[in-house]
Amino acid sequence: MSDTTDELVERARSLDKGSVARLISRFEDRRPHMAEHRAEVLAALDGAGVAPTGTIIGVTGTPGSGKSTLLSRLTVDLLSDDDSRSIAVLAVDPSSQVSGGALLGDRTRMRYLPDERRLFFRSQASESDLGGLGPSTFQVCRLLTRLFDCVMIETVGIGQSEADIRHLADRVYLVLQPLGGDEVQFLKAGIIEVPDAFILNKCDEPSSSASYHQLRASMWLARPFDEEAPPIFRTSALTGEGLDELEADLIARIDTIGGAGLREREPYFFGRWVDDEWGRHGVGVLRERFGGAERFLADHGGYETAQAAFADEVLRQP
Ligand SMILES: Nc1nc2c(ncn2[C@@H]2O[C@H](COP(=O)(O)OP(=O)(O)O)[C@@H](O)[C@H]2O)c(=O)[nH]1
Ligand SMILES: [Mg+2]
Repeated sequence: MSDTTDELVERARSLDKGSVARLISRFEDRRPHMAEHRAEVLAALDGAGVAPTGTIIGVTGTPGSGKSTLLSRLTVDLLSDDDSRSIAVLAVDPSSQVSGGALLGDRTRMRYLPDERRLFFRSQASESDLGGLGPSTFQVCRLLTRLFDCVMIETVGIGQSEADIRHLADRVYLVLQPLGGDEVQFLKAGIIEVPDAFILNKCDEPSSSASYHQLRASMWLARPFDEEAPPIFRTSALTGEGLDELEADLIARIDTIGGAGLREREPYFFGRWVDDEWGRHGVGVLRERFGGAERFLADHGGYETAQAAFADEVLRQP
């Protein structure tokens, strides 16, 4: 087993697509005994001196705002900008179980260069119909940030599930489209608090200029205490307008931040995992018997060991 893991890890490090996909499957698999296999993969990567240094970029927004179209252009541009750069795209799509999502995935993938190892695309089902991250998105990021310079997560954001991407990504972009006169919605949506930067896409549409000014105004209302308003990039994924500025912003992040924070995010996602698997009972056990996720992780020497230990505890005393 450990020989084949080493070989698989070695091939994944050279970004062989099949090997990356097989490793991802280990990180998506929620059966308890898989924690051990994940630990093995991470140990092999640690042994080779590979740290999770990839920058995690969140691209969120309502369906139809143009996230996938934008990403297919941005990724290709970012790859041609630097021929040592590598990017993984993780599309977390609530509809990806049904054919609509699969078709969209296929259409998106077609724009990607199929033999380009530096670009990897993966589609994941979302937790709920409302969007948000999938139960194993964090796990997969632990792997992908060790293999790629940048992990871009496309996620549908409609409200409450927004917090997850905030916790996971180093930088979050919210993609909006011109709303044709109903810009109060920018405020009502409540999601104006989440992103580090805004992308007003479809600026080729006539109503986009009015939308831009209203969005600017909403921003001051929603975030009156911010020292400076977050940037708003105006783009058209169709014509390519405005992509240069957005790409410069992305490149600045990819080249300077990333990875360091993933360990700090473990307690949040450990808590989420407990909630996903055991619901309120599990969350109660974690808090009352063990003093919370942070403490539990610290007492159990690593995420995988902690998962196995917690599963044992809950199963022993249901
Ligand atoms: N006019 C215009 N249409 C766009 C633009 N970007 C995307 N679209 C279209 O908007 C629709 C939804 O795009 P998609 O990328 O699937 O949105 P997603 O659901 O946010 O991933 C598609 O028909 C795209 O062709 C843009 O910049 N301008
Ligand atoms: Mg999409």
